[in-house]
Amino acid sequence: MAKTKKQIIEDLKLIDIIVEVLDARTPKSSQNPDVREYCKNKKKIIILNKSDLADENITTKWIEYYKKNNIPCIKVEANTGKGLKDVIKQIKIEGKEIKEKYLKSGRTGRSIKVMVLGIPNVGKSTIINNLAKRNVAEVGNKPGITKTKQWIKIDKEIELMDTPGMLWPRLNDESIAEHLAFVNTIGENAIDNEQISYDLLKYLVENYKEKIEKRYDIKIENGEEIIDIRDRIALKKGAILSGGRINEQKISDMILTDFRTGKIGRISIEKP
Ligand SMILES: Nc1nc2c(ncn2[C@@H]2O[C@H](COP(=O)(O)OP(=O)(O)OP(=O)(O)O)[C@@H](O)[C@H]2O)c(=O)[nH]1
Ligand SMILES: [Mg+2]
Repeated sequence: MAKTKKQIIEDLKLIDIIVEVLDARTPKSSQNPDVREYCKNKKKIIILNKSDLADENITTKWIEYYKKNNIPCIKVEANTGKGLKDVIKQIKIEGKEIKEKYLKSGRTGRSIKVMVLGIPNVGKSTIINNLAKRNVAEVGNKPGITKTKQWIKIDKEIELMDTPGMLWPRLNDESIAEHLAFVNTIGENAIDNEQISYDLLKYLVENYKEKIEKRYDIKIENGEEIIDIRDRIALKKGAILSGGRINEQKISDMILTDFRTGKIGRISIEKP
């Protein structure tokens, strides 16, 4: 079951370090406004996950941005495990101070307790499973199954709470909802795929024109209407109904899927 906010606040009493997982393509929109409150007396590390799908230059800028704000930030590819060693390293750096505090109060041998937090679909379970080196959390688009809380020992110093804190994004802001729909954080039924696909194509033509040209083997004219570009892609891809009309549903889904699976290339939606 997804944890409620109340449950997360209760669980956080046991936690020393919060690992907030963001989608590297949309670090701003995938942030949850409550985390600031949760982190008041805790150390925080940011993971920019799915960095294999994001624009490397922009990810570097985000890391610099967080560094400037004194927040350690690490780029990760959770499905391959790339970057997670650096996360462990950072947990140990942050944990050093905490351990010293424990030692002073006579609590020797206490491990550093970590919780992974983030909005749906950013890769929390994949990260936990990879750190645990076994499947403890369910991966997919559904919330995990209920089970009793247990701690996963990462090594002799670090323990991880086995269920992640799932937070809700701030969907009342239109641009946040749109960006999260691009990266598929909002459930499929909640959105109008044709509209989202159109908005995404517009963003891609404005920011990554060459990648669209290359993927769909077209040349985009200056000032060409997005609808015309979409229709030309549909013709190339054979997304045509009998009678020659454009199959709008099919081409919309195709563009969204191509983007989400990285087929158009590495793309970031938000810059710092
Ligand atoms: N390309 C890519 N895909 C990833 C990465 N990490 C996770 N995924 C995929 O993203 C999807 C969601 O991953 P989960 O680990 O289930 O995400 P979650 O945050 O636990 O999601 P909820 O439990 O719904 O809150 C899965 O299809 C993963 O395979 C990554 O670094 N790169
Ligand atoms: Mg999960």
